[in-house]
Formats: sequence, structure tokens, C-alpha cells
Amino acid sequence: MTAAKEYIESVYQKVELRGPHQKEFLQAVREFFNTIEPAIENNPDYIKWNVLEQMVEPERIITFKIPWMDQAGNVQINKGYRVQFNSANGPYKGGLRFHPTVSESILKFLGFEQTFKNSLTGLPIGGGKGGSDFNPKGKSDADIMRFCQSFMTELYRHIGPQLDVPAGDIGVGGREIGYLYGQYKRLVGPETGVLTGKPVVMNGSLGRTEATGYGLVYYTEEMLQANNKSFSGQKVIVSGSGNVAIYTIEKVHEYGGTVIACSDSNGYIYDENGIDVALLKDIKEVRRERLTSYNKEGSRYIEGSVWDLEVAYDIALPCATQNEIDGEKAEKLIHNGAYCVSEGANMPSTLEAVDLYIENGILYGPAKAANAGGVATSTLEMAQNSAHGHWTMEQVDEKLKQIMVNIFKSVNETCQEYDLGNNYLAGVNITSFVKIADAMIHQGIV
Ligand code: NDP
Ligand code: 2IT
Repeated sequence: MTAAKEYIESVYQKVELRGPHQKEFLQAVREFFNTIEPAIENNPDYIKWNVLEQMVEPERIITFKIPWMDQAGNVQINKGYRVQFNSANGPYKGGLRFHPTVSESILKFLGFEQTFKNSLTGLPIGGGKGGSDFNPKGKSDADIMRFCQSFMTELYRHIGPQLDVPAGDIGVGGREIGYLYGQYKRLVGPETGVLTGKPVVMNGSLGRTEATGYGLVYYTEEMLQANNKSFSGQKVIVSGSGNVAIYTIEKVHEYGGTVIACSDSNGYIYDENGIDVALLKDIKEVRRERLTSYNKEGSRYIEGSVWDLEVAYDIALPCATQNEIDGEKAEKLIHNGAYCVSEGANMPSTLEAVDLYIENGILYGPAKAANAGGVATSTLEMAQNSAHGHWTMEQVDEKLKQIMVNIFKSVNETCQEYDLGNNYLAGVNITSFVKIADAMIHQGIV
């Protein structure tokens, strides 16, 4: 065993000892650690400064009680969190997730990955994540508002435009960010830059709603073209039907691909002629209904996971949630003919699935790179807010595209530098590891 490998394994064992039950966090660390050995071998300072152990411990985790009364008069108690993971590259930045499965382990994995993702954007932002086990599904606007007000009544003292800037994630979109900002303003004052993903009429950025999905397609197209391929004429499956999925589908269609299926947590729509994005937006964004409302000639609603669908297709874009593709589903999608998997969701593939992509030479866009367009555009929103100005949709979209193209370029350069072929997983992890590690060493032991 090399000294680098021994060091990596010794730090992993400590992480396991500190939190043996935090399985999602352990998975994210394991996947990262499996790829960075060449970078550690290259620079003795990383062991000397024990950079890995410094990196895996969040700077701060805030947990709090969220008491609120629903419209029926019931007293409700939820649990709230903010994980301020790493500020080596700037103020903590990352979304808030409202979903019943939210736990410290999930938010730690998200905050850990966010730190590296944010460094890849080239913008000055550190990594954080937060949220609650609150379930927004089926709740009235009034209940959502009451909950958001109580959540912010504690969170406000821990965030700020130069300190920690939350945004959306699963279950948190423009409506929730609007209510959260309203309460922050009541408590602190009108500091627009404290949250991103704000509705455009309240100083949000044009293009933020579309950014993660569009960015995913820009990144993936860049990777495809580097391998003499493109979205044009390809059959694509997109999982999820939320914010990221909708704008991914829209952009794939613009690029000449056909998205033949999309899903929610109960089932999926199979539509050979291509998902009707206008209908999907109406169902999900306007009516806030389930996918079962998608009634269109030639389409079918099927219960279960979209990754169990057995049809021939080319490209898989998971945009729902963590671990939606396990080893068995990965084998199935490869068997169906998919040669590219690019991740809109965070950690949608299990370790077994990722190993299968690499073994089978799948063109793989890991989440840290492929879905960085959302947080990048959030940072463009911060820039507009602090300059007291607005950019046009075209200006924002052009900057987003350039950022995604640059991320792929730097990943590709790392692949060449370290002789990784097209193992983009290692390329992504090493590129971001080196950036964060070097920034941390310059700051000393803090
Ligand atoms: P939304 O809440 O808008 O949509 C989430 C979608 O995923 C819904 O279709 C939902 O189905 C489905 N989903 C959620 N949980 C599960 C589950 N346990 N099993 C199956 N399906 C599930 O969230 P987003 O689109 O914003 O987020 C999707 C993914 O993209 C997440 O992994 C998020 O972390 C990631 N991401 C989001 C960014 C953003 O800017 N919003 C930026 C970068 C990454 P249902 O309605 O049935 O729950
Ligand atoms: O996972 C993510 O990158 C996000 N949910 C977006 C975070 C942000 O600050 O815009």
C-alpha cells in the first residue's frame, strides 16, 4: 500500500468511527476518497497538513426546533438544520431541503459535495446545506408560510450575505424562498443578498429557475462533443419532474434530443414522442399536481422506478434524488444501450452503480460538476444584488454556459495531467480536491 493510500484509509476509518450510522455521508466520502490518491501522491503537503481530516469535519452544524401551528390549529414540531461545511473558498453557500427524509447524514453528504462543486464553478463560495424534515407535499400556501416563518425565526441569526447564503433544493422553490426572505426582512432588514433563488420580482436573477437543468445539458453536451457525440437525435430518460428535471427536458429538446420518460416518487410517464414540457410545467408549477395528471395520447403512466423501464435509449439524466440508481438499475440501463449518465440530482448513483459506469466506459458526468449550474447562477444572483442591478436572461445564460464549459475543460485537463483517460469521476474529484486543499493550506490550521 502506498503512503497516500494508507493515509486515505486511516482518515476514512476515523470518519466511520465518528459516525458509523451516517450512511449517506460515509458513501459520499468513500466515493471521493476512492479517486484522489494520485493527487495526494503528487503533493506531500496534503499529508503533512492532514488536509483530508480537516476536510471531512464540518466547521459547524446548527440544529434547532421549528414549532408552528397549522391552519387546522394543530401544534407541529419539526427539526431544522444548517450545516456550514467549509468556508475555505468564501461564504457558506448551498440549498435548503424540505423533505421527510432529511437527516444530519443527508445534509452532511450534501454539504461535503457542495464544497467541491462550488469550487469547480470558479466563483468565491464555500459549501453549506440545510433544511428540515418538514413535508411540503399537499400543504396549503398558508401552512407553507407559517412553517417558513418559524424556520427563519431561528435561522436568521446564523446567515448573512457575507456569511452564509441559502437557496432552494428539494421541496424549496421560489414560493418558499419568498416567504423565508419576507421573515428575514422583518427580523433583520432588507438585505436582498441573504438568499438566492428569489422570485424575479423580488430581486431574484433571471435564469436561476432554469439554471440547474440548462447547466446540466450544457455540461453534458460538452462532454459528449469531446467524445464525438451530441444530444442531437438521441433518446434520453430524465428522472424526477421537479425544478431540475423540467428545465433539463426543455434544454434537451432544444438540443435536438427526445426525452421519452420522466418520473416522480410513485411512477413515471413514458411518452415515445417526447415529454410535452408545456403540459409538464402546467401540472407541476401551476397546478402543483402529481404526474398522474399527465394525460396525453400516446403516453402511459407506469408505477415504479423509471430506471426499471426496458426500452432502448442513449442517455440517462437522473434528476430526482440520492441513490435512485443502484447496481441493478445501472446494469439495466447499460443493457438498454445507455452510453452516458450525467447527474442533475446529488449522488443519484450508489457506489456499485458508479463502479459499473467506470468499468463499462460510460461517459459519466458526476453531480459535483454536472449540476453546478444552479449554484453558479445563485452566485450570479448575489453579484447582481450587491451591485444593485439586474442582468438580462441572455447575459445570465451566456455566463452560465461559459461556466459549465470551463468546468468541463478543467476536468478534461486534469484527466490528461493525471493520465486518467475519460475517467471523469476521478477528473472531477481531483480538480476540486486540489483547489480546496490548497486554499485550506494557505489559511493554516483553522
Ligand atoms: P424538486 O422538489 O423540485 O423535485 C424533486 C423531484 O424528485 C420530484 O419529482 C420528486 O418526486 C422526486 N423525488 C424526490 N425525492 C424522491 C425520492 N425519495 N424518490 C423518488 N423521487 C423523489 O427538487 P429539485 O428538482 O430542485 O431537486 C432534484 C435533485 O436535484 C435533488 O437531488 C437536488 O439536490 C438536486 N439539485 C437541485 C438544484 C436546484 O437548483 N434546485 C441544484 C443542484 C442539484 P415527488 O414529487 O414524488 O416527491
Ligand atoms: O445542490 C445544489 O447545488 C443546490 N441545491 C443549489 C444551491 C444554491 O445555493 O443555489
